[in-house]
Amino acid sequence: MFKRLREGLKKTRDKLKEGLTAVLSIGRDLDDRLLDDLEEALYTADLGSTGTAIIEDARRAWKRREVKTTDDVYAFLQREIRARLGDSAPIRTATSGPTVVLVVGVNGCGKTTSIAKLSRLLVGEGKKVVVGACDTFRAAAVEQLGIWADRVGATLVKGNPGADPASVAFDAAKTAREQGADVLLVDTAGRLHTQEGLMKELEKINRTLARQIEGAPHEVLMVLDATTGQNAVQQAERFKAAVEVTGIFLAKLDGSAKGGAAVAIRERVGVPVKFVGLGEQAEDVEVFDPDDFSRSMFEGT
Ligand SMILES: Nc1nc2c(ncn2[C@@H]2O[C@H](COP(=O)(O)OP(=O)(O)OP(=O)(O)O)[C@@H](O)[C@H]2O)c(=O)[nH]1
Ligand SMILES: [Mg+2]
Repeated sequence: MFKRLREGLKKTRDKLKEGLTAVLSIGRDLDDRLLDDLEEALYTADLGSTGTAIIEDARRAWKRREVKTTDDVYAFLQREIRARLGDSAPIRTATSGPTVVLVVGVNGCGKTTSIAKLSRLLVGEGKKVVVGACDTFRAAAVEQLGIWADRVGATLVKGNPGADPASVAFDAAKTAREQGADVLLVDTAGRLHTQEGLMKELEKINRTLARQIEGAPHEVLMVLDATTGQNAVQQAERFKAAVEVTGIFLAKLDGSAKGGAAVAIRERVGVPVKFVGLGEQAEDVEVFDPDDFSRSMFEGT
């Protein structure tokens, strides 16, 4: 498990190491210049303004003589990153009846693939899973979700092409209830927080789910494309202002050198990262573990 994450974070780790080694191998004592260089190293791993905040803390610790050597500062950075990732947060569940997870995000960020991954995890735990194809905009989208559902053993609920997404949400909730499903995962079309019509549509899906199943949606999972780094952070910030997002699925961490964005997301958006996507297959997923994640940013080859 941990190995996959370490592989996924390799590019991020290399970037970080490259930056840190360049700064730390010189063996000089800590000074203001060195701290500035460190800030730049964190920036390359895409920690954004969170990197600046961490260096400010390091500067204070240095002035208080808590951090003196370059070794101290390395340990300090790892500790700070771990602390800023917060606690691991499980998916929110319903107290009775199906747990409803609404999956949102911009075009192409990885929503449908991430639903396949979640379905597979849940089915593997013996849960009965229904997926609702509320991206009715493109026929191919419904087809893609249908193929995944078949493969991972989930039940697909879809509407006619071009159907009102909220009507599919209604049918999916009904099916989930009637079949005694444990989890309903709702796929939606990609959208930006600025697209008023599409945001209204999302509210309608939300309301429909809430009327059908008490407390639904229990989890609003926003999928973010890790390769877009600080853009993803901004997207999440803006989206969260419009819709109550309760968790992040950070997709495409494999091959991205921007894994540090996870730290910025946690801090700036204030929403826990709950899963990470590490490839294009249904098994390429891990439950987010802040200990493993912070370790994987620093340790490994
Ligand atoms: N490498 C990698 N690719 C991924 C990951 N997750 C998704 N993808 C790929 O990203 C592309 C888009 O994924 P989709 O799941 O279709 O994204 P979407 O958000 O549903 O897209 P729209 O419905 O068009 O908005 C596909 O080529 C996926 O295979 C991941 O964790 N790693
Ligand atoms: Mg999709």
